[in-house]
Amino acid sequence: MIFRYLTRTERILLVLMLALVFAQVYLEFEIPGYMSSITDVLTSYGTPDDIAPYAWRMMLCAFLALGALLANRLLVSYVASGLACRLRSLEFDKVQSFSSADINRFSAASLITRSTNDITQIQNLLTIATVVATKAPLMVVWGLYKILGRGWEWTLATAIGVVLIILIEMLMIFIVVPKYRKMQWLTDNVNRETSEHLAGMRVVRAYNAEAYQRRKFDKANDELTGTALFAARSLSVLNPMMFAVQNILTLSFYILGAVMISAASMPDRLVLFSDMIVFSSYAMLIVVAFILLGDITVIIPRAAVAARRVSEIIEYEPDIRDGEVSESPEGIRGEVEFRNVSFRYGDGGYVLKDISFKAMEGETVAIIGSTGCGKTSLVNLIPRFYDADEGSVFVDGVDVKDYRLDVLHSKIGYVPQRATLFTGSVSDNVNFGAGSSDRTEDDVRRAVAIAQGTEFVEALEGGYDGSVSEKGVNLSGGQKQRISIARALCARPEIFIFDDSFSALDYRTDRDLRDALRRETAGTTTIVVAQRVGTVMDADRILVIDNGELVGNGTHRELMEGCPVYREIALSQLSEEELV
Ligand code: M5T
Ligand code: MG
Repeated sequence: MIFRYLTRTERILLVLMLALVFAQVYLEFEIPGYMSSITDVLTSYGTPDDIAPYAWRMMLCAFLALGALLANRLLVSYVASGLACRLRSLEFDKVQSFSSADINRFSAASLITRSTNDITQIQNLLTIATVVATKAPLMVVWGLYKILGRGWEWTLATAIGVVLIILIEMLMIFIVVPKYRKMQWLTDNVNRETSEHLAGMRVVRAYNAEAYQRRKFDKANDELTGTALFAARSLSVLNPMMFAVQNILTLSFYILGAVMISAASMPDRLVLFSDMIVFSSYAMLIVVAFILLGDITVIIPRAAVAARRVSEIIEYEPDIRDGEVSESPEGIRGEVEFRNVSFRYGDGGYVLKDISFKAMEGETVAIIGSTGCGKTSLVNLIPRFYDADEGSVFVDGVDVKDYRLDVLHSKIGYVPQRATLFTGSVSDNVNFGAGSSDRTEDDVRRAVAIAQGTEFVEALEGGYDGSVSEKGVNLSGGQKQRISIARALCARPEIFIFDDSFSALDYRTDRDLRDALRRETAGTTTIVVAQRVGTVMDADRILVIDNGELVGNGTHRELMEGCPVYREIALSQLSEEELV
């Protein structure tokens, strides 16, 4: 199934590779023939000169076989690494289109193992198994053809040897293969523990939870190690057993040969001796073929699991599918409407119930409500991180599900609740995403200025080129928030979504930022989630969410009069006088 992803050239190369395997086996099987001829010459007291032509041909065969093997390996590794690279990028692209729900379904740790370890397994399979799988059967058939009719005693011995090897391989399949399958899932666990531990290092330190984390990691690690060890130990017992069979077989050829030769009379003895040499060489090749087949019976199921895990991703139909609309209707700009929207995570209870409201162009709509009431869930429906279960969300009069995702996203400047920064410079982080090449250094400065970040950015070593480390750990919470806000501003979208994006700012910076926003981004629709009444008071409209329901929709004044939930929140934060 994974072969589907090979290009035409690669398929042609694979066929060429098969031809090379064929050539190699042919050449290798010529060698025992020459050996027998040489034995004939020797036993009939020939001179070295009589041997020379056979010896030369034998060497030529050996070198040509080596050449074929080398060429084969080169081809196969070229094809295998090409495929691995393609699978990785296909997987990366697919994951890019995943919604948050899709990512949760597979788990980030598993996605990482699937695009690293699993693809390596497939690559290994292709490098080893394609060669072996063609070579081994070829060797068996050819070998049988060469030895048939050369003495039933030896044939019987070979048959017994092969049966023993097959039995050992069956043991392998039953004992080792299931463990190998399990290892893939256990690797996911180790990855998850590691990444969670690294991300949460500070908390772990602060709570002296190292021992706890260690135990969790040890559990995952021991399980993986135990399984891997079991598999390796079983193989380390079974593999030598196969070689033992091989050696005992050689020995029995010679014992049988000795008995047969001593029973025969003179001219027959020489024939028997030469037959014995030829037979044992071919029989060994057959036995080796079976041993090789044993090796791949272990690799194939492991790679098959990997292939299934990889294609599960590549062929996954993401929940969120691209629409077709690439332009919104003339004359409407920056309009957001929710019509009877209900939403829940998976099969859980409804997190949002029957929400309807409309934000007109240039309006500032604030959303307030107690923690966990569904504010983030609500705004996440606008850029389609999730899709509404009932009802529809419209942007500029078009259902968000009908937009091409890139078009929809280019209309929205989204600032998440938790600022997310990337490794790179401050400028790289602010001037981010599609269209970044059209924006200038001045746009970056302006955006940072509105986000009230000029002062701290210029104080950074390197200023706008100063570096932001992985996840922005070298910046404070408020600094990260401001860069994240500047990123949205820099993109000059039609609609801003600020999800509690001012929470880490002190009151003064919060106020200055909102003033600057109002001045500089007039005409841009703004949806702002906030916990502080002070932050939302001057919004054009305030939506009050309580337990997933819209319980208030109006201005500060109206809500103070008519919405008890709002009044309660407001009074818990500010005094009566401050609120007018
Ligand atoms: C609303 C649940 C959560 C809460 C409710 C993100 C997320 C949330 N929830 C899930 O079950 N799965 C999820 O992936 O949904 O959550 P919210 O929308 O994040 O609430 P909020 O933004 O109003 O809260 P806060 O704390 O940001 O003010 O019951 O369990
Ligand atoms: Mg939230």
